Amino acid sequence: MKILTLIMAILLSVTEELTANDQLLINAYNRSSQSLDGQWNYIIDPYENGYYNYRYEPFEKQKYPGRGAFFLNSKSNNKSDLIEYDFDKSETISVPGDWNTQKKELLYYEGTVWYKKSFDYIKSNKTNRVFVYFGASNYETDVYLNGVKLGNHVGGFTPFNYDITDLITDEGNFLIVKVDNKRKKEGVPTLNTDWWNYGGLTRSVKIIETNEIFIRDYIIQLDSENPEKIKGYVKLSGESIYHNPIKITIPELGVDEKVITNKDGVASIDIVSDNIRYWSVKDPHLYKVKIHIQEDEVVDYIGFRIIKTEGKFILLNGEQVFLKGISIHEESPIRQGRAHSKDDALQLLTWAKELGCNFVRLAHYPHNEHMIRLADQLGILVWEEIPVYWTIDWENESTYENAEHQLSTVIHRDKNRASVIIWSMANETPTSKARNSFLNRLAVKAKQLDSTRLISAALEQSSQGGDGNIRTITDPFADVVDVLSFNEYLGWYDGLPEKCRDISWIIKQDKPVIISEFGGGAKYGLHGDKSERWTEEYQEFLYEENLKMISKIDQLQGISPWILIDFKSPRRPLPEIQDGWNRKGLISEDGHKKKAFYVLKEYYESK
Ligand code: GCB
Repeated sequence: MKILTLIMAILLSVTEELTANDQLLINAYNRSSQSLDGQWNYIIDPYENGYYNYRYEPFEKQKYPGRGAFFLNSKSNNKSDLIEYDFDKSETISVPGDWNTQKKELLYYEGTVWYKKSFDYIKSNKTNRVFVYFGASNYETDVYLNGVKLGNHVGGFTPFNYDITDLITDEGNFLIVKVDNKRKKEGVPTLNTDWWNYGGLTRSVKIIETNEIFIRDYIIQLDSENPEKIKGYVKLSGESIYHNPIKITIPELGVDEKVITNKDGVASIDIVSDNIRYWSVKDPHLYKVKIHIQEDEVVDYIGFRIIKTEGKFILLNGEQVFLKGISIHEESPIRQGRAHSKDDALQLLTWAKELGCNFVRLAHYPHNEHMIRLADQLGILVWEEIPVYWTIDWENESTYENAEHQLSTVIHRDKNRASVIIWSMANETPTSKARNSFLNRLAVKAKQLDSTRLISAALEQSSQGGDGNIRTITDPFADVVDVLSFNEYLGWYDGLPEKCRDISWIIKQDKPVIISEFGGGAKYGLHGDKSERWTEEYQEFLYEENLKMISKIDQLQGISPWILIDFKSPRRPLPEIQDGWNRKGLISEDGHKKKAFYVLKEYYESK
């Protein structure tokens, strides 16, 4: 037992750092895999007793961790043994899924929960590699396989994976995951948000097997300067990645290309074709693309399109497009918890379509991949965002690195998705020198990783004039973004709906403008006069007035009002009205459409 513990402790330190973003497998979505979804045993550990010893030192840093360390999955060998936990006798919980809505006692819980899944795994080929892939886990996650630490991941909405080739065995593997959703000042997001801090393994977990040499990454997309050219690269990882032939086929286009990797395992792609069917809102055509190396093959479904801005216009394949949008939180109206399944995504996007949308703003963090894949199929343009929200710790370098890592990861995951047109850096962040430089750095990074999409951020507007009725954008980040977006709450936090009539807009930037939020609360089924707050009539009136007002903005190229569905928020306690829900949805949390839904639908039909 002691020798085993020692080996474990050594391995711990070796594997701890292997969490960098460039280790993430591209297109995990379509790779052959074994799902680990289902029931996992769990232990609630508010004091983190399974992580720290009684001197509050992490067990994993000890030479002899001791059998109290939960990641060892210790068992009593005889009746006199002292072990104060037992995963196999502990209750189970569903993965994927937030813990708050699955267990009554965890509704308000913010802390550590340990998960354990036992499984067998037979490799299809002895030399193959094996990875464990997590769609997301909120917020900080420590992962151990068979008693060995795989790594630590920070950020509640981005995927991560670990190479477990050398650790996995045919039988009796145990994967132990410590998930901690405590909010932190220096976190991204920070302490304060207007949404529920759902904890847990909120997205799928799976085992992915690849050939020894495997496809780590690729971009395959239309050249933004030449609509008859598909370009990009494929990157391999593994032992000998130099001078490897890669085959790329797009059967429907008659493409069958061979490229050869350079010494870094990278091969460039350059395909010319004059009969590409462009992906668009009306015709969201996806091509089946196969990338093949020796025994590894990855299949993807990719749409080819160009997104650009020109003066005040947004151009999709050279044609002006007005973004008829809606903001969406990742919550399931059926289960009333964190959304994670394909059905959840279909439900949300079907409602968006019914509203007449061609655009969704996925607020305020990267949503699960089903959303993006379905948006690709349904022809819905997507704004993706990272949770740089309100009052982030701007001066803190590790906060910046965390935000940048989340941004890089979502760009990595979704860079081959035609539907994604905008990367958003932040939401309603107060300007200051430190904040401006934080956002500027993020913008530079986003452009460096992906120069083919547009960048934006949901900014705030400012008031001018004696009565404050002239509205303008003074935020210096407006000069950095490709699309100038801002939130406004006229008729809700900012006067009554009639106030919209007195407002004039002076927006000097020659850029497309999106109103990334406007809206107001209404409780479904509550009726009254349009001046009575919380009634459906008030919300309906607020939409009517806002839609009239914003039509005066010359550069207006889209809107994504707040929000499709009522969502859970700790900031909304008002009894009988809110009861813990932000009521600005156009649809109630149990799926009923409010009157304002039809006002927006009519507006979109007229556009
Ligand atoms: C906002 C925030 C959003 C809130 C919303 C509200 O400006 O961006 O996250 O939920 O206002 O309802 O107050």
